[in-house]
Amino acid sequence: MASGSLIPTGSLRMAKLEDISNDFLREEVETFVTREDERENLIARYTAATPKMQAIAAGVVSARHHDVDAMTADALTTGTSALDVMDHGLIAGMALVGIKFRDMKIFVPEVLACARAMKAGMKHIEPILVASGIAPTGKVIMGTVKGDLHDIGKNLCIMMLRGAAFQVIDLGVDTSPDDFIEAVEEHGANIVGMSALLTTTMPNMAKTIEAFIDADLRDDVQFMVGGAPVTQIFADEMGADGYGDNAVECVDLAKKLSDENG
Ligand code: B12
Repeated sequence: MASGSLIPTGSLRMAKLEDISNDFLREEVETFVTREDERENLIARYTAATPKMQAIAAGVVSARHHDVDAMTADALTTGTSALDVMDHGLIAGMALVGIKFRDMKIFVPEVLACARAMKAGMKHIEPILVASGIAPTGKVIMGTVKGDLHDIGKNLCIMMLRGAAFQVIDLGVDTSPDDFIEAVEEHGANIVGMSALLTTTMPNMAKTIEAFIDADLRDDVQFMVGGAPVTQIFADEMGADGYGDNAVECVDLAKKLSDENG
């Protein structure tokens, strides 16, 4: 792999920031993406995408949901596959949104507006993917634990997981250990994601894991946990299989756990 912002494109020369043809995306990457590996990754993604896909990604990043709706519909009717629009347009846009959010360049209202734009595109994509029977990356049960009504972060994680082709069963908020167990048994999922925003409800994550042990189901599932007060240390102590600090990490973690499941 080359150093600096150079990356192989499959052609003879390497892609650079200035090769991103969409002005808005190029400026966004230049301004907001400081980590070298992430910058390289986004340059690779955007230079590999057609101008139409870059425009969709830019529409998601700038939260123009009407435009994303129209551009997605147009791309699908003019021959771009649903997977391409999803990967090179919608998810490519959300990847940048996730980084900006994690680095506190944007905040919850902006993320929700971007999520709305992504949703406007996904509404055209989902029926096509469902009809074509494309295998989901994995199945994840997600819920905010018992006693806790905070769901903004969980919903962001779910949106990003779905964007990464996971099938997600959303149990909502105030989810009891029994609700998690029933959902695992009903849907045959082997990843459970728990969210908690209150120090008083964090122990309910451990209680949920204990309930799985009591039901002799602990070996069938892997637990990932997150939420503002949750830490890696707390996750280790309660016996969770992984902790994620944000929605981008949640997706990485789910992929890792899914790979471990085989
Ligand atoms: C919005 C909010 C509310 C809203 C919730 C609306 C909703 N639909 O969610 C309302 C007004 C209902 C609310 C109520 C209460 N709240 Co409140 N709330 C907040 C606030 C301002 C923002 C939370 C938020 O959405 N953050 C943004 C999201 C995107 O971040 P996030 O949830 O952390 O999620 C990210 C990561 O943590 C991670 N993640 C999240 N889940 C998961 C799961 C997995 C598996 C993984 C891998 C990653 C992951 O990815 C997410 C995206 O990047 C926080 C303050 C703060 N700054 O955190 C207080 C806060 C959490 N609330 C607090 C309190 C005290 C309450 C109340 C008890 C207030 C009251 N007296 O009634 C009630 C409790 C109600 C209940 N039973 O749950 C306290 C908690 C204090 C504590 N230490 O426990 C906080 C910290 C405010 C404060 N400083 O005092 N609240």
